[in-house]
Amino acid sequence: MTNESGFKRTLVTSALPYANGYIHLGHIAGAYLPADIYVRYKRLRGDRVLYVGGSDEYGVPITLTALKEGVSPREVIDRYHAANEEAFRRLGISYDIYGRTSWDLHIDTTQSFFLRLLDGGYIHQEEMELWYSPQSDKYLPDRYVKGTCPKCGYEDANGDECERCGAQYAAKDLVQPRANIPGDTSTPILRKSRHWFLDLPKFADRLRAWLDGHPEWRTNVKGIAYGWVNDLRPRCITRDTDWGVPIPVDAPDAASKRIYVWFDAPIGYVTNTRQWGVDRLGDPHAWELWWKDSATRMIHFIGKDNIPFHAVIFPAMLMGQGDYILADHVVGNEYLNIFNRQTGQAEKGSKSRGNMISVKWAVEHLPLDAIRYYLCAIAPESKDSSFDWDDLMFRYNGELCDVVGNFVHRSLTMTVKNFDGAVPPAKALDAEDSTMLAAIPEQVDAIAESLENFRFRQALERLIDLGRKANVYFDAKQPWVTRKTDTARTGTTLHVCCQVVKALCHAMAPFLPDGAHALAEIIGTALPEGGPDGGPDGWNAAKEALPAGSPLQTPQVLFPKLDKDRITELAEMHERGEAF
Ligand code: B3M
Ligand code: ZN
Repeated sequence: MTNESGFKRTLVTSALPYANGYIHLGHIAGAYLPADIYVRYKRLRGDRVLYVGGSDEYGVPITLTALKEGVSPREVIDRYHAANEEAFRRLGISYDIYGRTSWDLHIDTTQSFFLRLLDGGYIHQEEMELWYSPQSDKYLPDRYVKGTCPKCGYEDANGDECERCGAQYAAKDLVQPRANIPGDTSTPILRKSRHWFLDLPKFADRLRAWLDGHPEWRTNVKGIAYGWVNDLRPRCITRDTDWGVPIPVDAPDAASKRIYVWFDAPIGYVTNTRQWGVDRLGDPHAWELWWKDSATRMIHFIGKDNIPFHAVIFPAMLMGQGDYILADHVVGNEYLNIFNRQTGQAEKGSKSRGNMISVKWAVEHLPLDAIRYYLCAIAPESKDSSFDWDDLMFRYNGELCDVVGNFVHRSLTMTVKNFDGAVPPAKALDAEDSTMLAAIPEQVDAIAESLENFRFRQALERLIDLGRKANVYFDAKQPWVTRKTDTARTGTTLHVCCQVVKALCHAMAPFLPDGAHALAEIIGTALPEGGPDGGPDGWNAAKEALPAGSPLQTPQVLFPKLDKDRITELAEMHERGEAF
């Protein structure tokens, strides 16, 4: 297994969402839920793991939102940071810290990154021609300018890339530019501006060697990363704006510019680790162990549009620092689309279509474990997938409730009723008993193997498989029949069932924290919390016996079924655009 590769601790990051809108299920299925499952699994194993996330609060996405809402950027980030932190919490995304790039500490971290790159000769200045609005008296960076794509003629193309054909171009090649500022009707003109550039070609050899060392990464990540590395150019890392980290050089043209958001955002992972060390340990140097010790394994969870930044640019920035580790894995995910019941087609989630489902709405209308189960079952790991209400009900009811929930419930109910609320002793084991018991460690190890290799869908299927095997065993043994004639036999059967129940409890904990904790309470097993300092191994404890005589509480239904009419109601709310 890959975890036995000599690392002492694991640093996990999830992409920092822009604090300019509510987090939705499309985000969750890719960069957040799989990361959380992985982290919970590691913690349960007793490994040392730190999970860092937070809001991305600078750049054009924030200022454009502020402009369109007629409020200050500060108001925008405060509102959405608080809302998203709360949404993640309610979905059980268990960050050790959920930080902010607007923190003062982040200015220090970002500027020190910039200065080290400058000292190393990796940053230089260049003059470039940029669009400028005479009416607003301002440069139009990034999404502030729109126009016609020079390659395909799409009329709503962005300043430097076309969403329709994927072309990337210099801003000055945009045809018929217009300012994307409400009320600005002037025709943008080209104006010169001096900016700072990161000299990416200087890192080409090191980046290639690093990528070559990771043949195990997903194809989508490797493809995009090699594509970039084979065609590296210096990249502008500053913008004409006042919303961002100040450029730490004493030059006349620095004052009216800020560091580009995609330079500072990944540094946010470092800032947030620093802040975590200060808050939790009172140690301003604690973060260095997580970022500078080669025994730390760093793993980034991201969506596919963030791949170049995490598999090329940020690693180059880290290389340029001299003493930082690089990611050992970049887990890039595809997109979660939304199935439209009217057209019978999957479509992209988009604000204008009104078809997105916010986390806030979802947790208010569905059981937590149902959301987590379904989003993991359809996680867009290697290709896009789509959210579909019927499929959600079908899979959650048919797999989690009918297979795992049902097995646990009938096993425990029958045991409590017939054996005085305690695990009965096992008498002579027959071949079926032994096969069932042998399947426990096999299946638990198989789930671990999937998780270690970031195959979350497969891990969940293997969990359900254990439940399936257990139901087959239960049906073959017919304890509801034998209990009338053969108490010893029935006790042995239910003893075996209790062992599977315990294994399911531990193995489901990373995916389904609510169900697992409720079950742990009923059977009296411990699910250790773990954390950055590690802890006892509660994962392999799945394979340890629940001894005869262990008291059991009266079971409750762990995973209540979703009702068809209720799902139809929710789907209709979603169709009316009320799920956001
Ligand atoms: N905020 C883009 C996004 O939300 C960007 C990610 C930053 S990760 C350092 O998808
Ligand atoms: Zn185009």
